[in-house]
Amino acid sequence: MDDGSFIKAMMKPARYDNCVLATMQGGSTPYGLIDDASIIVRDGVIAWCGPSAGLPGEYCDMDGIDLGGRLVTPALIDCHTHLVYGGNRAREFEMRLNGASYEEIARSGGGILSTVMATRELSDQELRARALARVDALMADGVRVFEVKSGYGLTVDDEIRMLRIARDIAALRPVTVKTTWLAAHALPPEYKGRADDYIDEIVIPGLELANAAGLVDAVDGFCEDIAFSSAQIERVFQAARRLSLPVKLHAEQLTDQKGALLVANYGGLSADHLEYLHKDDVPIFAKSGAVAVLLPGAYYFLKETKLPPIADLRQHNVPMAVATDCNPGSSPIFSMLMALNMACVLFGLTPEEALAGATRNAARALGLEGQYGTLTQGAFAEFAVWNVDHPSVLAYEVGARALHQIISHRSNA
Ligand code: DI6
Ligand code: FE
Repeated sequence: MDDGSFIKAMMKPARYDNCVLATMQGGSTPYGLIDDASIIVRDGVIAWCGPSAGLPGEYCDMDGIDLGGRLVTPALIDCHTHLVYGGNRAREFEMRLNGASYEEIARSGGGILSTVMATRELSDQELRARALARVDALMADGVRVFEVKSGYGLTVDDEIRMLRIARDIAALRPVTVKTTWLAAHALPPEYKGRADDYIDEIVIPGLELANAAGLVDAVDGFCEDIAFSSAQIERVFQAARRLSLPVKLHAEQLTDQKGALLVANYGGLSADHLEYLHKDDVPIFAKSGAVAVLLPGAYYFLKETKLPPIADLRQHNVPMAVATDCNPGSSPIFSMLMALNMACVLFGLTPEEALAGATRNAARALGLEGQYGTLTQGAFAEFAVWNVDHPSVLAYEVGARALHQIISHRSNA
């Protein structure tokens, strides 16, 4: 048993036998399930996978590693996190349980701003250590690809610092990290009453600098009454477009601001949260091809009662991803499998939809489709081996520590 560990096999060709594959390729078979399967890895990618009985002759003489009949899935992907931050918000949690609302706490200078102060105070080393502890918790659930946002610095230097620390994670752990510029997350106290100036003086110039330093994979914003208007977000999206960076958005989490339509207009990667997305807007969003990233941890933790329009998203074939939204204020959740369970129990996703949300569709939400999130020829050879007999168990059990091991042939693994 080597829970959460990985085999350092790098570029050597390898063959794995005696496993059940959930390839998550989509199509007609649930989970893309293949019993009695083998996988051939060459040059860090999957050269072949399928039923062992159909193994191509050229691989028949290779020694295989016996996976003991276990389930194999793509390594999981958490496509929406805020895991670089200082402090915690446990006292606000207490306040809320004593009757205050999330909006009231935010308006009274608490909320995101208290995390901003705690983040600015920490040294790089302290911030990095805290982020790594969160990454380790998520890795124990089989996550190997992370999206990490800035958004708790709110000065040019502190936002860039957050992205550097996020990128450091990929040098200190065998994971892939995609970084997102989220300076339009909250208005810092020094810009109180001057949101447009903040966009012009910090968000956009900071984005240009961070991008010039090669630190930005995508651009995000918080489009809400308590944060930024869709007109303000649109100016940030225009800057992203000038820099050829993809956009995504915290959209329709607390109110309907038509953020998902803005994402659609800008050909964005994803709109995230979507509890207040109006069902009439779903067909337009669907045409854009963007992913709906569902964040049941925030819904749960804020005791939200309005559900995202899941039936409409499903009917219009919108790809749905599921992520932890790991953050101190609205989703202090450090378990991907817990997020999958919540997506099923709270949002009514099927276990197959939930797992697709942490694999194939999460890869799409990060622009990594075909490279991560499916077991398919040409994809990076990075899989999770589970001590379960069927993929439905992954969304069903809570806290079961189902991961047996990660097998990764990526060059930084
Ligand atoms: N939506 C969220 O749920 C988080 N950020 C956002 O834009 C909350 C972040 C926090 O409260 O610290
Ligand atoms: Fe978020």
